[in-house]
Amino acid sequence: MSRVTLDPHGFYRRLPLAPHQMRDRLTPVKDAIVLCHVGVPRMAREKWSLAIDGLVASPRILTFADLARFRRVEVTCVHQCAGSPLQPSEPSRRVCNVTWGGARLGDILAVCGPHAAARYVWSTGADFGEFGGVTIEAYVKDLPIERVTADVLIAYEMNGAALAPEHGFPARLVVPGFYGTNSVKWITRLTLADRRASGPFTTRWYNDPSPNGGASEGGQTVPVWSIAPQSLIVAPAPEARIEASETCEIWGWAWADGGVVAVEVAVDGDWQSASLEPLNGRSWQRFAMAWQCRQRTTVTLASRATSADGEIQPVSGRRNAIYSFAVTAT
Ligand SMILES: Nc1nc2c(c(=O)[nH]1)N[C@H]1C(S)=C(S)[C@@H](COP(=O)(O)O)O[C@H]1N2
Ligand SMILES: [Mo]
Repeated sequence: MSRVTLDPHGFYRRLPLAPHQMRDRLTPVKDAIVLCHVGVPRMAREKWSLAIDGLVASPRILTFADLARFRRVEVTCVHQCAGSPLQPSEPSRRVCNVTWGGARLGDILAVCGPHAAARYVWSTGADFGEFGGVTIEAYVKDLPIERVTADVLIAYEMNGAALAPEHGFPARLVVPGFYGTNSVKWITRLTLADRRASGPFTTRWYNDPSPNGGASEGGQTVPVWSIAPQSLIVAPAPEARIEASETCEIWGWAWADGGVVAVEVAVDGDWQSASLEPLNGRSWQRFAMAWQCRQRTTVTLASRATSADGEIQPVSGRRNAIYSFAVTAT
C-alpha cells in the first residue's frame, strides 16, 4: 500500500482533561484523549484495507465493506494513555471512558484459520515518520493471542459516530483493559506470529523494568499491556471552596484491567474505605465518601484503588501513582 498523507505531521496530542473536569461517565469525543506519535494519517474509507497474514491458513485482505459485514458489537471501556514512552514512570492521568463500535477481532481471525503456533498478534498502523530521534517505518504493536477472544475489536466508531481522523479513521484496533498505546490506529495489517514484534514501540519503548530486577540491571522487562489499578478524585476540585461546617461528597473514578475491588480515600493521610459501585464490563467505577472538614484549614485529599488481583496504587514513581492535592475549607 502506498504511503498516506499525514496532517498534521509529527507528534500530536490533545491536552487531557484535568481530573476535576472528568465529570461524565462517558467522555464526549471532543474531550477524549488523543495521542499520535508521528502525525495523523488521512485516508478515505474506500482506499483503506486490512491485510491479515503470518501464521494463518488463509491470509486475507479486508475492505471496509468486508469489515462492516461482521457482526457489530459495542464495548465501553477506560481508554488511558500510558504516558510518554520517553518518561515511563511519570504518573499518567490521560484517561477517558468511551464506547467503541466495531467487529470482534476473534470473529475476523476465525475466518483466517490461525495456526496453533501463533502466540502474538502484531498490528501495524499507516503512520510513519520520526519519534524520539528514531525513524519509524510504521507504528507496530503486539498483543498475546489469548487476549483476542475477550473483547478485542477492530473499531470504526467512537460513542456511536464514525472515528475522527485523529482517533484512527477509518478503523483501528481496540484492546479493552490494555493501555491505549496497544490500540493501533489507522490499522492496515495484522500479522500472527510466534514471537513478539521487533519494532521500537515493542522493544525500545513501552517495556517496564520487571519487579524482579530492572532492564538497566540486565533483568527482565514487562510489556506495557494491562492497565494497573488507578483512581482519581473528581470532586471536590483542587480550587473548590469547601464549607467547614457542611458535609460534602468526595467522589471520583477508579479502574484497572479486570476491575477494581476497593478504593480508599485519605484526608491528611488517614485512609478510609470509600463506597465503590460494582464493575460493569470494562467501564470505570465510581467511588464516593461523605466528608465534613469541621475546621477552617487546608487538608490533602488522596485516593487509592486495589485491583481484583490485589495490586494497590503506589505512592510515586509509577504511571498509576496516587493522585493527591490540597483543598481549603472556610
Ligand atoms: N498507529 C498509531 N496508533 C496509535 C498511536 C500512534 O501514534 N499511532 N498512539 C497510541 C497511543 S500512545 C495512545 S494513548 C492511543 C490514543 O488513542 P486516541 O488518540 O484515539 O485516544 O493510540 C495508540 N495508537
Ligand atoms: Mo499513549
